[in-house]
Amino acid sequence: MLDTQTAEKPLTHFKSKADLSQQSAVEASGAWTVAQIEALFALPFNDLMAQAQEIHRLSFPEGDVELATLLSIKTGGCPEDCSYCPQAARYDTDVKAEKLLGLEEVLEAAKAAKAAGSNRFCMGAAWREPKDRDIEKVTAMIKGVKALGLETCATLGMLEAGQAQALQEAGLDFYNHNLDTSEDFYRSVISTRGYQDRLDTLSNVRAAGMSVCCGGIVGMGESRQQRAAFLARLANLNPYPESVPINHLVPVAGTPLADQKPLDPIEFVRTIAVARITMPKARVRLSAGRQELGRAVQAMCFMAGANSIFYGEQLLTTGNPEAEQDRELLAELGLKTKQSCKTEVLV
Ligand code: SAM
Ligand code: DTB
Ligand code: SF4
Repeated sequence: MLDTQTAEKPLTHFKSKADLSQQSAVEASGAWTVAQIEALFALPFNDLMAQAQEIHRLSFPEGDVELATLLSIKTGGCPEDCSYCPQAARYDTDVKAEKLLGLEEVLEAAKAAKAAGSNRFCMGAAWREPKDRDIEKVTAMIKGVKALGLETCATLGMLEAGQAQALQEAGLDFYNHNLDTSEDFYRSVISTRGYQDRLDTLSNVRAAGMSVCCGGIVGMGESRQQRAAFLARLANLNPYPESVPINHLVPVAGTPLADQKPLDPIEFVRTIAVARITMPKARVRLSAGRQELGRAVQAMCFMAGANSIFYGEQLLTTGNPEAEQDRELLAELGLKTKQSCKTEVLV
């Protein structure tokens, strides 16, 4: 089982760098309570943003933004019932089930991602869990992508310990597996696998020596308290994930969440700021739903501490801003992109 920190952490309001280093010392031993995280959410917006900026600047003095490109290597036909997901076979969506892509097709996409300036290439499969013969095929893809000089990430569903080991040995840097939401809200979103299954996979990924990419989705109808509980679970993983993707639900016709109203954009920015404060050194990634956020809200998210985006016009099955549009936005904000593919490891 994955460790979670147990001691309580006092909630502090940072005034200076000295306070911040004190806070880091507390962080080394303490756990965030849901009440502390709710208190952060409840701060006056400018105070929350100032705290998040201060921590962000101390943790990432270069202030760069990481670019990660996604490729769906196995689309649709998934047996799970995740209420948000257009790839679940049981929902009548426009997504058609396809076979696993071939090695050459994957490497072509990775080369294009690299040429466009991406740092990381993430391969996603609509599986509950991979079979061992799938792992063999994916390890060939990982080796090929790695040889191009890209950081590698995969998201293939639940993993057994031996499968995680095989992926690590092939050169996989990151494994993405999301907690998605708080444990209590999770039950109303997914019934075909439990929260503990997800924690067990994360534990197998860590034990194999890979970096963890773990976040979730907001805007599924959860309460602020549930968003706080979700961030507490992430921040109390020991260590917390190196990458934290925060997705805004993309409501897709045919899924049970198709008619879900979007979260207030200011609440979304607050969520990013709280993720930054509670996980100071993680790459907080603005993930699904960026098309709907618009430039001004994205700019506020970067101020709040987001420093990674999915880059390229397609996520897995839904759209993402054009690469050109993203380059313009980053240039207009004076944000540099992460240059090397040096992997940040927190363990
Ligand atoms: N099948 C694997 C799994 O579930 O772990 C990997 C792929 S799955 C599509 C990866 C993540 O995408 C999910 O955990 C969820 O957080 C996110 N996601 C899926 N559909 C989404 C949607 N409609 N809006 C926002 N995020 C979504
Ligand atoms: C994550 O947290 N978000 C990405 C990635 N991990 C694999 C996926 C977003 C998927 C959005 C819906 C779609 O395009 O199918
Ligand atoms: Fe399947 Fe992953 Fe979609 Fe859930 S999120 S239905 S496991 S592809």
